[in-house]
Amino acid sequence: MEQTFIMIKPDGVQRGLVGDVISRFEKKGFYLKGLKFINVDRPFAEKHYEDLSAKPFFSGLVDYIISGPVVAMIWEGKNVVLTGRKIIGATNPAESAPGTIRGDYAIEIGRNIIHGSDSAESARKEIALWFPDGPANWQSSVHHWIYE
Ligand code: DAT
Ligand code: MG
Repeated sequence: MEQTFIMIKPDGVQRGLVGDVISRFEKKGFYLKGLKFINVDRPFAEKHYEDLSAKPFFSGLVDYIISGPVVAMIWEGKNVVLTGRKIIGATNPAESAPGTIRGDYAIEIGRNIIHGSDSAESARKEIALWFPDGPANWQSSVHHWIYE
C-alpha cells in the first residue's frame, strides 16, 4: 500500500495542532507507520528541501523549519499521497479551501503548518531521509471495515 511523508512544522507544534493533524489522518482511515518528534539541523533541512534550493525563499524556509521541533510521520493507505495533499490544502493558505488543515489554521505561506510529499517518488525519498530504519511493522485490525 502507498505511503507518504507528513511533517508538522514548528508553527504547528507551537500552536498545539499536533493532535488535530494526527486525528484528521487517523479518522480518514490512514495508518500511522512512523512518528518522531525532533529538531533538525540546517544541513538536514536543506537536504529535505533540496529541490527548492534555487528559490528566493529557500533560506527563510530552512530557518523556519529548524526554528523548533517538528513531528515527522509516515502515513499509509490507498492514494495517501494525493489524498494527504487534499487534507493539507493548497500551499498558500490564502488559497487553501476551508476544511483543509492550511485552510482552517494558517494565514501565510511561510507559516503553513504542515508538509506532505507531492508524489509517490518524493514520498519514497523523504521517508528514506527521515526514517532510515523504514516504517513500523503493524497491520490495523479494522482494515476490512475501511477497505472493501
Ligand atoms: P508544498 O509545501 O505545498 O509542497 P512547495 O513544495 O512548493 O509547497 O514549497 C515548500 C514550502 O516552501 C511551502 O510549504 C512554503 C514555502 N514556499 C513555497 N512557495 C513559496 C513562496 N512563493 N514564498 C514563500 N514561501 C514559499
Ligand atoms: Mg512540496
